[in-house]
Amino acid sequence: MARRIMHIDLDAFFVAVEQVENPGLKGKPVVVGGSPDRRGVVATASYEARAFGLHAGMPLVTAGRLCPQAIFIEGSFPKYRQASQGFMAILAGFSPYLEPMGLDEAYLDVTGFESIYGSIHLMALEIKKRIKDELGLYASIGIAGGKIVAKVASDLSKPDGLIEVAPGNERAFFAPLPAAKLPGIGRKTERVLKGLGINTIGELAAMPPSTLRGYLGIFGEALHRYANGIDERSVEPFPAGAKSISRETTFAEDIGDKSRLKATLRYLSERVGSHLRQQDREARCVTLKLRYADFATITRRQTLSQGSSNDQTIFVTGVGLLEKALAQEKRPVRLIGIGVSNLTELARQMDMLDPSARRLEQLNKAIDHIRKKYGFAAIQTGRTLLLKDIFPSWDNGYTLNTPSLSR
Ligand code: DCP
Ligand code: CA
Ligand code: CA
Repeated sequence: MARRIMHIDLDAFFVAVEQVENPGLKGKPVVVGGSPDRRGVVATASYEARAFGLHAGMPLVTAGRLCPQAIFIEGSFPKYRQASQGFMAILAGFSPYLEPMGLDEAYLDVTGFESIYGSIHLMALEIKKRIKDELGLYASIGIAGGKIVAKVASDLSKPDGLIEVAPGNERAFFAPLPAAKLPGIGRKTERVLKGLGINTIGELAAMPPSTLRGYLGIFGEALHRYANGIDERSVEPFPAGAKSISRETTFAEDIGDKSRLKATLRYLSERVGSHLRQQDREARCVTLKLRYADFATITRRQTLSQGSSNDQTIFVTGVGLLEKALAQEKRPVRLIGIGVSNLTELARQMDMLDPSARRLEQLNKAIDHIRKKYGFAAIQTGRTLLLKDIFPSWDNGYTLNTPSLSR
């Protein structure tokens, strides 16, 4: 049976939630993110405000200049989280194959569900209606044989839209669209493609994969498949919440040198942070684990004053624990590990209002993005460079001695 994947994304999410609470805001240019005299950026703008050129990520100052009549709202994350939970609960009632992607969007595998709803199209209309009736929000839905086409379809259908790409029509649907519509193509890739004379997804699809690989690395090959509407990625239901995330490694020979221990800790912290962010979660507790030559094992933990998914926070906390442990016990170390626990859903958008937290997060995001494309080892922080002496590196990171943990 041909796969049918749905991508559902709420329209102008933060603003829409504010409009439910305060119907006077409906139909007006509204911005969530803070007042225009504050440092900070637009989290989202209503479609009325977008008509003035406002968009997410734009400095509030610029937004205020372009659209002074807009209503600027601070925003409140708990409200959005609650709306998000209501949204996901509705979707979960339609199919157990639900993969939430952040707060306001999700993939649903609806293969075979036409027998229940008459057609997948009718099922999508029913989902939109439930979201409207029960939450007062508008959803846009794309339906196709794979994730990427479904996502682009929902995006293209906005606002309050529904686009179904018939089975086998993915490639034809993509062909006339601008290449920049493909998720993952940023300004830089777009420039590279323009240089190759590629403007549309169709032109991208017609390029030999080897050429794309030459210019864009492995990402080029994935891009070629996507452009041809080929996307075998399955809908992965949210792993019902691991309680903790940890990475550890055993050294080939025991290590007493503090800087090498820190370098390893840095690497393991980045692994943990990257996994946390991938799950859109934050941790409140950091645990350091050390094992000595005689297999004596100690753990030291510290609670953070607020949740975090930053590599730097995890690392700095871990180093503090390491310093204390080394002061007490000077023996060389056989195994070192770092873990986080007390996990909660990421309150990312609220952090965005604090410029320094936002910069740190943007940095982490950029690193995640590059590593996703080019492998974990593509970016080395100053500290992990030392690791070259300890571990042989491979394409997707260092080979740790606990292979199942090496991701
Ligand atoms: N968000 C944010 N900062 C960004 C992008 C988004 O805080 N740079 C928040 C606010 C958005 C929510 O995430 O309301 C969802 O993001 P979307 O990209 O789905 O954008 P919207 O839902 O606002 O608009 P639409 O999906 O209709 O384009
Ligand atoms: Ca949205
Ligand atoms: Ca979204």
